[in-house]
Amino acid sequence: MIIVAIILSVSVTIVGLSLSDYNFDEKNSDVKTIVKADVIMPIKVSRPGCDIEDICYIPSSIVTEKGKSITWVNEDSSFHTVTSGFYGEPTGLFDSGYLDPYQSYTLSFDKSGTYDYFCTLHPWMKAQIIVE
Ligand SMILES: [Cu+2]
Repeated sequence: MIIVAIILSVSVTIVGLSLSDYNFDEKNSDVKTIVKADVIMPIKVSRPGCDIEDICYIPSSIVTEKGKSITWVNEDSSFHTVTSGFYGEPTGLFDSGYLDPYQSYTLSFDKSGTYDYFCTLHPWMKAQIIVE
């Protein structure tokens, strides 16, 4: 009986050790590069509908100051763009090109004004930046 008890406690100790090793590895794999987003493209905006609640870009209107930068992060699984102007009427001021999922795009504005932008792939996606 005593021998069985010793064997049992030894194996519990071994299991305990390997569990703590596993937790340690898992914590390490959670480390990711984090980009601070001012505006995100949320999931599922590649289908119409986000325009109803004006949530194709969040927030759909953001106020900033001259010289400060705005960073967009594409949190969807589809490509999106940040392109100045309106769909069919780009102004040519800026264009991110196709942003991959989790890719970011940063711009800074030197002149005050209201800058409308849209996604070249999804006509319903539009928003604006107000530079004061
Ligand atoms: Cu899009």
